[in-house]
Amino acid sequence: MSFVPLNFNLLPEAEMRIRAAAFLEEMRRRRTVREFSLQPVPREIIEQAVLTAGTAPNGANLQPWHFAVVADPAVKRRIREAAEVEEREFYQQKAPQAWLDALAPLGTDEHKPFLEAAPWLIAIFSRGSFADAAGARHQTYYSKESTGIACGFLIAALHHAGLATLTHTPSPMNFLNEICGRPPSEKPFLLLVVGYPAEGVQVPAFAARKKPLGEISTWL
Ligand code: IYR
Repeated sequence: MSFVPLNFNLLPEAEMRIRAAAFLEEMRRRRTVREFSLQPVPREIIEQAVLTAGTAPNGANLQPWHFAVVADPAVKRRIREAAEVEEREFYQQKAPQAWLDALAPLGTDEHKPFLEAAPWLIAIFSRGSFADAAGARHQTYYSKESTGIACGFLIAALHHAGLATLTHTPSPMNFLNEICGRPPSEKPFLLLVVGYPAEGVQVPAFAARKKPLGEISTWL
């Protein structure tokens, strides 16, 4: 077992306060957008954000995730077409009225033009098991929790870099396995749409209202 010293950045308390407040402010500026500009985004920015996601804490450091990063317009088109099939069924048949009522203030529907407009789509998969170099299969641990944390890192990294994202969840989204060429041991977890917001885009006012500390926490 090999251990190395922790490279911990111990900060003065005054600086911690400044950084904590500044980060909160930056994250409060993050808004989900549903209309994207056609403007391209350099691949290096996306690579850095995916590497940041890959630093997330995870079960037994098995890093049970995979990021399928899509820029090819033909692949984006296939993803849009498949997603819209599922979404049409969701909005027209499957969704209970209460769910549709909850979504109404967001103004979403089965049309997903952003899946072609945005320069990058990142399909994130959670790996329930993996094959080692010899071909033997091993299970992973806490794969969904780990992948969820990695997605949080990814969204924060992209926002920090100056990009907008949309967490899109067509359901079911098994079509992503076929289109992205991923094995059945990897479950599609989230489809992240990445780019610049469309010029003049508006976002729902109510969604900026976040619950206060007293509502989201108890202190014992
Ligand atoms: N997946 C659908 C519906 C949807 C569901 C929730 I919960 C949202 O917060 C937003 C949308 C869609 O993407 O339109």
